[in-house]
Amino acid sequence: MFGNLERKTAMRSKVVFSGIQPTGTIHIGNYFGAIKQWVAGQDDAENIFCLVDMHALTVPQDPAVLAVQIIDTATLLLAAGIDPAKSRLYVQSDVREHAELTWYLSCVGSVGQLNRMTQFKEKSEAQKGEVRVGLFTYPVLMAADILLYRTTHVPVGEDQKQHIELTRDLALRFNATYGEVFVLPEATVPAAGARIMGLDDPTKKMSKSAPGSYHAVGVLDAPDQIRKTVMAAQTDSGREIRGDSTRPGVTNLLGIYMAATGRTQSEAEAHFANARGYGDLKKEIVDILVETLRPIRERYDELVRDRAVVREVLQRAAEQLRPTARATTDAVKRAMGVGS
Ligand code: ATP
Ligand code: LTN
Repeated sequence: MFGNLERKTAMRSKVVFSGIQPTGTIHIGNYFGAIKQWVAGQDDAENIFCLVDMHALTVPQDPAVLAVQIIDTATLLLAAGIDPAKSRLYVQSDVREHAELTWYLSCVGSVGQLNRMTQFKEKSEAQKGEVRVGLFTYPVLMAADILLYRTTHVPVGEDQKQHIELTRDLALRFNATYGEVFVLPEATVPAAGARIMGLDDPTKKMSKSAPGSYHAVGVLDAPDQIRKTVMAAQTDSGREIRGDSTRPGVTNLLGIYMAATGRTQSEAEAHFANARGYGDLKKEIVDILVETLRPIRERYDELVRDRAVVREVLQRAAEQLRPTARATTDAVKRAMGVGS
């Protein structure tokens, strides 16, 4: 379809950026909602993937644990198929322009805009102690992440769509006030797996920070653990395997099945039309998840032996990204009339 040159031009103009917090246990929601898309799209664009350690600081963290989790999460992403030859994988705080651009954008956005963010409402209510300023301005830092690199596409789960809308709003406001500096990004959300719910409570989003050992399947869980968690998943009364709003438990399990197999809802329902009950659905999901996650776990076990290699990947990527981040921030400063 594309000639060589056109292909290169098309590739140059598509810039994919996404981020993940290096905290907690990476689960199948993160995998099917985000990471799988990142890996699959690596040949079609310029790709930038960021471990957002500054976002992690918006809630209390133990410094020693956070430092280890940054490297562990990077290792997991490499094990899942992020290829340093095709994508830049780096740590947010290693490129200081993220913080700098956040300030300029926070002088463009309004408190009212941030007050409308549903994730802030949920996370601030869950906070037992005081709510930090950074938790409130979190979406502005996220907008800076995206806008620094002239990003066109942001592959994320459903829960992040509102933040990307805000990013677009900030970019539009900035461009209208100060001149065209920013490219407007769009969210790309997968057809299946964009919002996987907790296995212990299918009315709550599966989340790294939720407590309970039966809440989520971790990407690195051993087969036995996967079996225990899936078999314990909350289901609904009845036996019919059909997804609808009156059956959140089965709907969630079918969603996981669809995300893992690429089947549509009607294909999935047809496949289970003769099943004897929810046990059959669960058993099949266990087998599929074990096989999907096995290569990631095996590769992780190899890579984790050499943290120095992972650190080098992260540092090289940050070095390669700095000039673009600097150029964008300088253009912003010029447009706003600051600096000497
Ligand atoms: P936390 O509970 O710490 O906020 P999280 O599980 O929401 O963590 P993030 O690091 O915030 O994870 O998200 C990384 C990516 O995974 C984002 O693109 C997000 O949209 C996606 N994601 C998170 N949870 C789910 C889920 N339950 N289903 C689908 N995608 C998800
Ligand atoms: N807010 C996101 C993580 C994140 C992100 C980003 C995602 C930070 N910066 C830029 C996409 C693009 C989250 O909590 N999942």
